[in-house]
Amino acid sequence: MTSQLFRQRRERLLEQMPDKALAIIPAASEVTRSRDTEYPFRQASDYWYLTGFNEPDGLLVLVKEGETGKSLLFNLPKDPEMETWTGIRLGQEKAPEVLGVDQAFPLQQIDEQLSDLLGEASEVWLPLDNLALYQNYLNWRQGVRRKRKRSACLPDRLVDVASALAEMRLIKSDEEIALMQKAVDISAAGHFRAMKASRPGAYEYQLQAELEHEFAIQGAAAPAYASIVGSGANACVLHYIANQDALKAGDLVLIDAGAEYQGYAGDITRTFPVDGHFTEAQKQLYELVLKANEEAIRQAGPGTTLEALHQSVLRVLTQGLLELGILQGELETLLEAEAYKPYFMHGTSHWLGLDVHDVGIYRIEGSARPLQPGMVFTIEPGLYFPPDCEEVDPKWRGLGIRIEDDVLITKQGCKVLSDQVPKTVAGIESLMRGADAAA
Ligand SMILES: [Mn+2]
Repeated sequence: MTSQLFRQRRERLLEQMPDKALAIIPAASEVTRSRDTEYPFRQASDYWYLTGFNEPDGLLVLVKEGETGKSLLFNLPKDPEMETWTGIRLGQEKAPEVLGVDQAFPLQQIDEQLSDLLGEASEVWLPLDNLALYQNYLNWRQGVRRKRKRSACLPDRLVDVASALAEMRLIKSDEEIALMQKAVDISAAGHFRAMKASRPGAYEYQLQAELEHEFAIQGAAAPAYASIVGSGANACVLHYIANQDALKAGDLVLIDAGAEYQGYAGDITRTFPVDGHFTEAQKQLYELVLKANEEAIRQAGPGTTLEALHQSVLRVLTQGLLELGILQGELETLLEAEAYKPYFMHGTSHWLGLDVHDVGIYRIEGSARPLQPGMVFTIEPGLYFPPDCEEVDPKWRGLGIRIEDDVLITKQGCKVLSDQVPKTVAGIESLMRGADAAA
């Protein structure tokens, strides 16, 4: 993406701010893994969204001036000795040209500059959940008082800049949709590869390695979240990431994994038989979850809500559990009593974007939010019967199934970004036999 796109986003945020308001958006910092090694660096999503700049420890400050405003960047200074170890830093001189910001200052000037800026500000837009930044903000306020004494005039209103950015991030632009499709395509290729590599005796971590190999080969910086590879009853642990057990013939394996591409997350779940053949019981349960997934996708479009999709999933699953004899009673009564809940305990959807559980509020003034073109989210019904759930027939115990797709709302309806990964019983069995995936 070009610096022009990031500049437009900063301008759209500035448009929402009143005259002389100040917005402060911090970069992420390196995080220690152990002793003197760090986790791979991941930029803060909001900072990335507004700058496209991947160095740690910066601060973006937007200053509204009349109808327009300016972007100031505080970033790491050039340091040839450090750069020998950790890589080239952009520095201040080139930042305006490369990032399109109006001015850049070395990090060590933050305290002085922010106190000056605060002394002129009408109100301040901060991410309100960031305690460390708030502590700095208090210090900058003290700085204003120290400098200006009784003539100090401090802003008396804080606004949550993260909420404003969440609204912007919730609706994806065409450029973002292209990046998300790429993230999902890479995720899909990883799932293909893992499915093809599945065989009794392989270990869950080996399927994880197949997935993540494909992510890396295709240029994804990292998995978007810890890959879940759960075979047998491990599939009943929703966020199982130990991935340490051997795959057994006759078991299912559930893989919930996605690649991160240029900051955007894919998030796909498929459940398939270790040896490529569903048993009759597995097939019955699998096709019920698939029916719920497909019904929610059929209903997804502008104007409907994630809550409505969730309700349709609950209806399909409960009806199916009745037909399989797992639940007994009358459909409406069972829905009312949430009888499905021991076996389907999570939501159907979450927003997807720069974060796998992306930002954006789900309800507006107490009502479910209508879906709009440009929103991207998951549809991921599941059914889980842990080995100790004695109230069900033994043939269901130890089965965990989830089918998750990534869905974009369009003007006409929706587009399933992840529909290249097979999910019908026939499609999965054929892929695993090595036949053409489209067959
Ligand atoms: Mn998900």
